[in-house]
Amino acid sequence: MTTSLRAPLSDTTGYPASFAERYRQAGYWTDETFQQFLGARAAEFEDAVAVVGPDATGGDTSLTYRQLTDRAGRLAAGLLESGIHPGDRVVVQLPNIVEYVEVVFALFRLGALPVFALPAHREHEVSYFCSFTDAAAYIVTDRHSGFDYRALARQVVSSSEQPPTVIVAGDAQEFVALDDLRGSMPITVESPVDAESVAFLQLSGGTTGVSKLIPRTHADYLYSVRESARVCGVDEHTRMLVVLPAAHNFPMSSPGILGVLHAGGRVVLAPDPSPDTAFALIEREGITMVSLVPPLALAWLAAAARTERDLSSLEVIQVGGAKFSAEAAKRVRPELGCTVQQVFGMAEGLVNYTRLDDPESILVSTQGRPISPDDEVLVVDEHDVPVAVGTSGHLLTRGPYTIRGYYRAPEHNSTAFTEDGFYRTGDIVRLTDDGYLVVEGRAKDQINRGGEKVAAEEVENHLLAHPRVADVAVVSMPDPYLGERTCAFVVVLGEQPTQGELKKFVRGRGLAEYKVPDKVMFVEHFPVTGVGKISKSELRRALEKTLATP
Ligand code: OOB
Repeated sequence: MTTSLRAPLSDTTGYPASFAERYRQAGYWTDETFQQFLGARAAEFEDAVAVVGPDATGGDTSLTYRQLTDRAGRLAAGLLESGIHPGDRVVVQLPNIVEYVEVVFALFRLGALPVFALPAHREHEVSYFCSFTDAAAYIVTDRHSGFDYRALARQVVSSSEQPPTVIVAGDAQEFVALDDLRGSMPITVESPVDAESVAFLQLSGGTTGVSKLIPRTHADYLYSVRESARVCGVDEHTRMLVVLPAAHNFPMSSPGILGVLHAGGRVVLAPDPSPDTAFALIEREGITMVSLVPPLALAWLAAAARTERDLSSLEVIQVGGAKFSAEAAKRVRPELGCTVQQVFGMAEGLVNYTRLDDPESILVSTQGRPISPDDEVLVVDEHDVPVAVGTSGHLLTRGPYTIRGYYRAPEHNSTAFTEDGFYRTGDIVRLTDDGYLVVEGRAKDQINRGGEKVAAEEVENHLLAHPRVADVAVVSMPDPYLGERTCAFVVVLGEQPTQGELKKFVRGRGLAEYKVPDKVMFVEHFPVTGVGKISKSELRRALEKTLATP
């Protein structure tokens, strides 16, 4: 086998040997890898349907476990032939189409590492992912939701020093067509990957100028997938509808696509998350489970009252990514006829679930409890001193599937993790007497736009590049639908630009649309704290007052 031109991923995963040993001994970390995952499932579940959904041509596709495994194996052979090697990083930016599942498993089979971009990402983000990971390839679809990803790929290629090979599902134009890559024979794997090596890179919500990349290993991630599936009662009868972007950690593994495929269930990909599309699919496919962010759950609740679709197959609606209010959670059973399950997770690791048989009071008013007995959860004050149970504080965590450091970010890691390896989540929580977590707020400089995370600093940096922006502070503002939206407070230099100009400017810098500020407020100067830092809490208060005045 020829070797890659790209340097191998050099970072170790940072789990100290004593912890790794403990996690192996406890049976959390096993030899199972994503490379063998699908082959093993196909041997067990054979002709059961694994995935149903739209494909890149707009058609409807349904693949059994055997067919999916065969296609992924043949695609792996073609990817290798086209110059992608074991250990190479490949940026995957695909919508919810069956090729997404095929591509991810082809890369696993080959031993290449997917880097999971979201469909909303644009040139700025994708170019960064490609260059930072030294990606050998970038895989997209031709068009989706009115956006041409080939045009984006052209921009990425033209700005790269070492451009990735662009592979396109659908009409490839000048690029490599995914359809041409499937060989006639599945790949023969010569060297199996190590279960404790990095399997892929996920993106963090981010609090700094650029998204951090999260290295997840086969062993740690598979443990969280298996346990999530068990906690959520997933088995071969599960039919999961995937309406959130498939590459996000929630629909991917909590228990998500991977959890359902591991258990032999069926994954149904929805082309869009609207109640109209989703309810039709629930009826047609007999969907039992779905994961939603709070704004979607609210939209579904509103639509349920007037739908004629039969939603009676639904057993569980999971809600997570942002805080779901108890008032809304209470409405799920009476109005949608199923159990609500709150999910408080993070791409860095720790996942909490309410259990399906928890009393209603826990289901609606907590964000669940961790999946592993070895998830260490600390709630501390500003000095890292644990607070009394029931008091809110900063959530720190360490455990068998929580990372010990971001990929190639030593400086950031020294503050994002404690000396003894706890991840500082940036979330403010309190623990109940029975060990459930209630999310009370956030200390990190991030805006949670209905589950989509916006790092204030990233948007601030882009606004500062505008010649008439002297200073800027991006903060959250309350929003009845998304929970929060972004507001940029701007001090101008000379003539004041319009709100629209500034938004256009940010968009023009190639940023995902959800990061473009929802509102811009012009101010003379910023309120400051005792040490002279911009007081974002005071800005938020001022904003709330402005919004409250009619
Ligand atoms: C999920 O993952 P990320 O990486 O996009 O974001 C993690 C952050 C958490 O630190 C917290 O700030 C917030 O999102 N969050 C919640 C929440 N679930 C996530 N805040 C309040 N209530 C919740 N239920 O968002 C994610 C990953 C796996 C499963 C579910 C969500």
